Parts: sequence; structure tokens; C-alpha cells
Amino acid sequence: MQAKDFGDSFHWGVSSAAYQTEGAHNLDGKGLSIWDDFVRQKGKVYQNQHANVSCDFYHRYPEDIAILKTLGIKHFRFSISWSRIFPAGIGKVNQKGLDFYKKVIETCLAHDITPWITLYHWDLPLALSKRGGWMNRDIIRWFGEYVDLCSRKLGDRVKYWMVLNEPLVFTGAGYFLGIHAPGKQGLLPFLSTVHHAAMCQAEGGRILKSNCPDAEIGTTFSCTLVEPHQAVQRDIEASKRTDALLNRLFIEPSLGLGYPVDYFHALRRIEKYMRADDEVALKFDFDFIGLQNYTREIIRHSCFTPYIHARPVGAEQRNVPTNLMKWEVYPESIYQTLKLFYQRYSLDKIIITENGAAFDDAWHNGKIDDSQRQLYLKQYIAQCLRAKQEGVPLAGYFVWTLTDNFEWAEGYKPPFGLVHVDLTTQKRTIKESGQWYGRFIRKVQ
Ligand code: IFM
Repeated sequence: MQAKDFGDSFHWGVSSAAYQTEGAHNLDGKGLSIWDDFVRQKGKVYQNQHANVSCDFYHRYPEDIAILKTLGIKHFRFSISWSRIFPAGIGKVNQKGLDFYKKVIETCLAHDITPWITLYHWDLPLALSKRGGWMNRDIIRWFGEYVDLCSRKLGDRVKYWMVLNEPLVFTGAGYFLGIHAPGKQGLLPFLSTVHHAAMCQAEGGRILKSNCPDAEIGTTFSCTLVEPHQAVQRDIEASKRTDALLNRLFIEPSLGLGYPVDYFHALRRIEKYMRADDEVALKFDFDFIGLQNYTREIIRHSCFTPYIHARPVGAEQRNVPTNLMKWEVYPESIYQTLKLFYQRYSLDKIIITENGAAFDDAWHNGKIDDSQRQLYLKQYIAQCLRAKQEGVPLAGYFVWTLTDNFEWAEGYKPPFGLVHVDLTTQKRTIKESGQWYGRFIRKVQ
């Protein structure tokens, strides 16, 4: 397999996110986000770690972008921190925050690297969370103000935009399970945030399109291959409900198909949050769909799991290869997921906006030998090629992630980066996987 097998116009990149990398959580006028607050609560994050400094991308972006240049990575996906731009979420703009993103964009462009911007990667301004955050329907207006400003101020330099990052994860982990910020739990907080996030997904797309008519507008979804544990009716039905939750919930309303209530009845209660014209307002014709796949889930029926009556059979229990997140390493999941989304929805353009793995890194003579990550990437990329050769309109692939960074509730324990960061000295060391990815996409292998 060679990068050129994907065609000359294929976008090879890396992805990152503001809260996970920037640090400078309270510098230069930035307001706090729900994650700045969540990490202060004892016991929420592994070893009570936080991202107040993290890998200090805020100050070290020139060095990180220079690494991209060295490796020949021409596409860089990063997110904007809403509370760096609007410290209180809406109203007064923090010029220094805007200037920071302008400088990051300028530096990318000066190195011939294309910036891809995600507008929301989970760091809601704390001030808005205190007013109900994603549970408050006013978020559609608040988010609109934020998207409008970013696209007007940065749109002349940025062609590729993504509205939300993995809405199922920030609504599910943050408002149902309570394991991510802001730590809310329950079906109703979850369903209200799902509906408001789906409304913002479409509204954000419309605002971007109107301010930047030549831009390519996308949004991203976490997606997982879901398979029944056994070929019995109860497990098959349980996997359909899980698939509705993991793979259908956010894309279907944007395509005008409504919420997948026929597959997962508990979702019907979402109607309580819907108003007369919402079904139309949920639709937006995205230029591309970002899919983020890491693994598969094997699902069995479970009477004890509320609402969904399904539970995953863990990878460790199945004795299959895993990474440090305890996620199964199953390269075919990306192929199957690409085929599923393409066949189910006839999408015109798909980008893998994230794929990657956390493995321990071994140092040998000053080098980091992370052969497991390298193998993982090779195998997953090969499955992407298989899907592309079978007609899936795959136009890009982004590794999660450039530098090791703050992995949410897991803290810094699972490293995903192509580049190691010593959090004491901030020294960057390119891992063997990073060198390999660079060689691969420079087509000189
Ligand atoms: O680190 C996250 C990222 O923020 C969203 N997608 C999955 C990654 C790995 O867990």
C-alpha cells in the first residue's frame, strides 16, 4: 500500500482539540470552560490531572506546526476554544483570543499547511453552563453568535470547517453518564442536549455557509462497528438499538430522516423538546461528513441496562487485542463503518477526521519505538484503501493526534500522539510512528 493509491488530491492530516492541547486556560482574557471547572472537582479525572498547561500549544504552536512541516503533513485539524473568544460565552469578544487563532492559521498557511477548524470540541464556556448549557434551548442562539463571529473573522483564510466534534460523546458522557464535563446524569438531560446539539449542528452549518459560501462545511460523528454477540434475536435487537444510538442519532436528523426512534424507542421522549418547525431546522446539507472510528463493539441483550437493554461484551473478556483504552484493535471496523455509512446514506464525501491508538511508548537510544501504533495505523489505513477501492467516496484521513495530550477523564495516561511530549520540559520527540506517517504520505517509502 502506498499513499498514492489514494489519489493525489487525498487529504492526509492530523487532528487535535483546544482543551486537550492549548493550556493557557486562564491567560490573555480567556474565560473558563466546563472542562476547566470539571478538572477542579476531585476524583473526576485520573489522578486529578488537568489541562491548565497540557502541551502548551498556546505558546508552542510555531514548533508544533514546524513539526507538521518537517513530516510533510499538509492538513491540520484543530478546534477553537469558545471561551477564549467569548469569555462569557456571548457578548464581549476577547480580541486576544481571536488573534491567537489568526496567528495559528497564518502560521499553517505560511508552511503550506491547510487549517481545518472544528468549532466545538466539548469545551463549553462555564458561564453558559451555569445557565443550563446544552440543556437550554437558548444555546441555539448562543452558538449561532459564536459561529457567526468565528466565520466572519477567520473565514477569509479557512476553507474547511466542522461544526461539532462527536456530539454523541459530549452529550452521552457529559449529560447521561456524568463521566465528562459538566457531569450531569439522566435520560432527560441527555435527550434535551441531544436535540439542542442536533439543532446547533444544522444551524452552525447554515451560518457558516452564509458567511463563507466557498467553504467546505462538515461535521464529525463518532462511529463504531456494532455486532451482536450471538446470532440470536435478543442480541440482534440489542445491537440495532446500540447502532441507533452510536451511529444513527446525529446524522439522521441532519439528512432529514428524523431521530431513529423506530430502532430505539426510548428516544421518543426527545419529542418533548421539539417545536413545530424543528424537523426542518434539523436538516443541513453538509459538504462532507467526518467519521471517527477506533474500534467495534460486540453487543448482547441485558435486562439490567436501563432504556437500551443492551451491553457491550468487553474486549478483554473476549480475549482480543486491545490498546490502553481497552478498546479492541480491529482494523476491519473502519472498513465496515465506511461501507455502512456510504451504503446507508449515499454520502457524497467522507473524511476520516480521526483514527488512532493509545499504546505505551518504549524509549531506545533516545528514540521512541511505538511499533504497535505504527502497525495499527498501517492496518487501519489499509482498510480505508479497501473501502475507497470499493467505491466509498473517501477524501481524507486524519490521525488522532499530533502530540500526546490530555485524554479527558483518562488524563495523560493513554498517549495517542505521533509526537511524545515531556510534560515537565515540554520537549517534543517525534515517535517512530510519526516518522513512518511522514514518510508514507511523502510517498517516498
Ligand atoms: O481524544 C479523543 C478526542 O477528543 C475525540 N475523539 C476520540 C479521541 C480519543 O479518545
